[in-house]
Amino acid sequence: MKIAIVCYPTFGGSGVVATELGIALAERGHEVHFVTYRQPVRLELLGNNIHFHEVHVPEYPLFHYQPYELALSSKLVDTIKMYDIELLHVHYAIPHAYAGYMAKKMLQESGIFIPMITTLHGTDITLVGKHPFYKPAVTFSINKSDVVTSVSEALKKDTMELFDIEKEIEVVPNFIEISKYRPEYTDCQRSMMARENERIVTHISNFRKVKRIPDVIKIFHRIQKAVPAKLIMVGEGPEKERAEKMCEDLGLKDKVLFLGNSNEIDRILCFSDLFLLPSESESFGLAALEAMINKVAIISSNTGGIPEVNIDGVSGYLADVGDVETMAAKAIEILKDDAVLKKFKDNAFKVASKFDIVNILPLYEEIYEKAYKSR
Ligand code: GMT
Repeated sequence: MKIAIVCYPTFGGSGVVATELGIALAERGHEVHFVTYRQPVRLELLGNNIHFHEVHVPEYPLFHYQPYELALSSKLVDTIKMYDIELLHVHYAIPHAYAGYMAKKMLQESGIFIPMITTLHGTDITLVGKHPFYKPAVTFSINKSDVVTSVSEALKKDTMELFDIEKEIEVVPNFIEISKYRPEYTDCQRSMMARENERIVTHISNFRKVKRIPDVIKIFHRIQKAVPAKLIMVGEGPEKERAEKMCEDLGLKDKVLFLGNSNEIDRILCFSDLFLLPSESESFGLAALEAMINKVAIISSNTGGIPEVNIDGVSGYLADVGDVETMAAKAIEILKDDAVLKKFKDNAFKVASKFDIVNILPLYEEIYEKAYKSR
């Protein structure tokens, strides 16, 4: 099929999922067109059946806010017409589903009928979307989508509770690609990061409030008192400076490494022992899944869709949001014993394997085919 994908091109999970999905679809022979304001960060190779179309929003001084939705829907209309695109898949409801629906209606005027799949990722529902300023538009564009998917059962439930949804929501979980997991990285430069007797604890996020970065530091503060350890913090965001200051105040400066954004997540995860995800809310927790496929045990909160990914007592442990005591105690339990750590690391890989793209991609293809036939 010829598929247009709309997503955020940044390091956020929804952009990563959309990009990896597009790459996998292209590898399966579909023709994929990314339509967004910048080339997605994980999209390194453009080729015959993988294209990128940049949405330009010209600056005009009259506008206090530049109209991105308008530019996006116009770009979609042009791209869909020019490349005879058969299906539109938008990731993240705001404003993509809204702009996608406008494009669909404009195309109908020219006799072109294109189905639109909307994938909900989390913050478009639980944080931003439910705000009264956006709610009517988000409800409208979800209900007007031909198919709506959500990345977890928990997000489906939240969406049904928070919005007046008339459509069935299909759950299609996020995925990883086992074939791309590189076991040869396992010996990668661990020694550059920590001494032999030290465990490596990792956190990866966009350092927003919802990630509860202070909890990451508090948990690690307790861990390193019981087990020699280093903490690697990967990502950029508004809470980063506060986190750096907190590490300094707690005397952790030499034990915590802030690496910034990275395109080499697997390289970092390969030498990690434990991943911390104490988020306030998390529709899925893709970062945890990426850690698990790299054989990293997980300590997380039990919020949203995380329990669908991190299985308590198997791939790691879960505790209530903010319960740093339990999270630290469970982390120490895993880290202090080589055999226990190995068991959790192996289990994490096994659980993550269920989310291999070979199991998930056919679900999307089935949805695409059904939507295309009933357009
Ligand atoms: O978590 C973020 O800050 C990024 C956000 C996004 O929209 O890209 O991630 C959301 O979508 C990811 C991919 O489906 C999920 O794995 C994350 O759990 C979800 N984030 C939240 O729900 C907070």
